[in-house]
Amino acid sequence: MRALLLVALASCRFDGAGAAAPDAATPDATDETDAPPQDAGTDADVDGSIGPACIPITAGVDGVLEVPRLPPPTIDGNVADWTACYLPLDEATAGLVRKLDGNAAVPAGRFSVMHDGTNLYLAAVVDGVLPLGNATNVDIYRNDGVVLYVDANGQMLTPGYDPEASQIVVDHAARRHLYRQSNPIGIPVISASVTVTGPTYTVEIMVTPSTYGVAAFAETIGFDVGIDGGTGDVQENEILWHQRCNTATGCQCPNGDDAPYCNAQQFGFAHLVP
Ligand SMILES: [Ca+2]
Ligand SMILES: [Ca+2]
Repeated sequence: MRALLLVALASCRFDGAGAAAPDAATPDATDETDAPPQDAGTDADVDGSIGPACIPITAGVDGVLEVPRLPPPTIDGNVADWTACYLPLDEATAGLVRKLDGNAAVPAGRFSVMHDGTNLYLAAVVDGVLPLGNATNVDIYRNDGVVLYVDANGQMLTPGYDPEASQIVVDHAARRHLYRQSNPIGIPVISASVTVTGPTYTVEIMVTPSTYGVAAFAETIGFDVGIDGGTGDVQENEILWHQRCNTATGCQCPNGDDAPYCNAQQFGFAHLVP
């Protein structure tokens, strides 16, 4: 019941985009949808079928999430209003583990995704590794944070990033930056909020089609989620939900590296269920 404890104990909140001050967290005993996975790492979790009342986000197709259409949550860093299930994201379940410092401990967490017919929403609850880091601006990828990868038209035809693809980092302090093919682009137009207690933080993000310069998301978009670990001085690791292809299967990065941050072809997909 880590989420409930987290909500109850949250000592700091960082709101983004003028979000209204949320109510004090009061776990609702009748609402089971905010329950975290009871046994992270089991097949049931990977299938998205955990949580008796939550709505699964997978349908058994590897690398494609079935993203339910639901009423929009409030972006306040409190995930009690999420009804979609979570997937675990840790070293055991990750599609890609990047250990840039092989000695550093790796964060772990879980994420959920939904849409409302127009916008896309991501929630993540992460057990970070202290220190969480206080790098700023283009260097926030060196902090503990969550990474959202999207290609808004779902077509990743050439190695690298198309104009409608980006990597958005939201760190534990709700700092945010947008990158494309490893190049820092600027502050993304998103709404994001984070609550943090010690090394544990909860992130809610809303992105819109305009975040990617398009009129609407395609029904199937390129999609991936990462959890960054770092000290603020260095990025230590990143674990990613999915890596669709790699050098061995013909899609390495233009810079010779092998990860979604430098080639959107390595993203998975999200099917935004109409
Ligand atoms: Ca919320
Ligand atoms: Ca594209």
